[in-house]
Amino acid sequence: MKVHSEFVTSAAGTAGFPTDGVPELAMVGRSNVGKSTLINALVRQKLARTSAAPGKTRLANFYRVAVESRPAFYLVDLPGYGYARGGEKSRQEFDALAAEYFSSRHAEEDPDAAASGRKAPHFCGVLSLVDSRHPGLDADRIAWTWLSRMGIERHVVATKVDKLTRAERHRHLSELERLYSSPVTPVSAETGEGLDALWTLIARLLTRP
Ligand SMILES: Nc1nc2c(ncn2[C@@H]2O[C@H](COP(=O)(O)OP(=O)(O)OP(=O)(O)O)[C@@H](O)[C@H]2O)c(=O)[nH]1
Ligand SMILES: [Mg+2]
Repeated sequence: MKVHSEFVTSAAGTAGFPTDGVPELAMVGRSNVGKSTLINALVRQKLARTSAAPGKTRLANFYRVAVESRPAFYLVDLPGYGYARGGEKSRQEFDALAAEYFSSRHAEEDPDAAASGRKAPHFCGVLSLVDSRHPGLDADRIAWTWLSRMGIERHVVATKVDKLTRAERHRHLSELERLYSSPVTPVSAETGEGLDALWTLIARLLTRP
């Protein structure tokens, strides 16, 4: 499978989001959960900057991705919640960016779009990343509930499964499925486990009516 990918833009708010109507999928999750690393693993290229220290991604980063000759879509790497260098003020800015992103992208229609030549984005949903070592963290459950209330199509992706023992794997994955009442896709950017399943999920989200 040949994947073409490129960085398009970084945005601090609505004004900087692309307006070309390309379908979009967002990655959300706690800081350090592995969002940027997973994007790189999916596209098999070092596109997104990653770091062992949390708080690396501070803006909404848009990556254009196309699989073989299929139409391109944006993978959007949002800043992680639950941590920010710079204390409470930056934390609020991060939450504000995510809220702004979802309210503008998920909005059914943009009344000014036709007049301005902007196209309403085709928002396809969210991959909600949780660290498989720590199921049931408050911050993750709050984010999930918030996305549910907005009526956003969302899926749980459990990251870093390479770090689990066999017993933990069984216990943590069933715990996640129970907590979120939803199927969970286990992945590892380290070993490549689950990436095919994730591509299948992405294709399904992109072709959803
Ligand atoms: N073992 C292992 N480590 C991983 C995996 N995915 C990410 N990591 C490590 O986790 C750390 C954080 O990864 P990032 O991708 O930068 O995390 P992020 O969610 O983008 O973090 P922010 O940008 O701060 O929101 C890095 O040290 C990665 O190498 C994985 O599948 N397995
Ligand atoms: Mg990041």
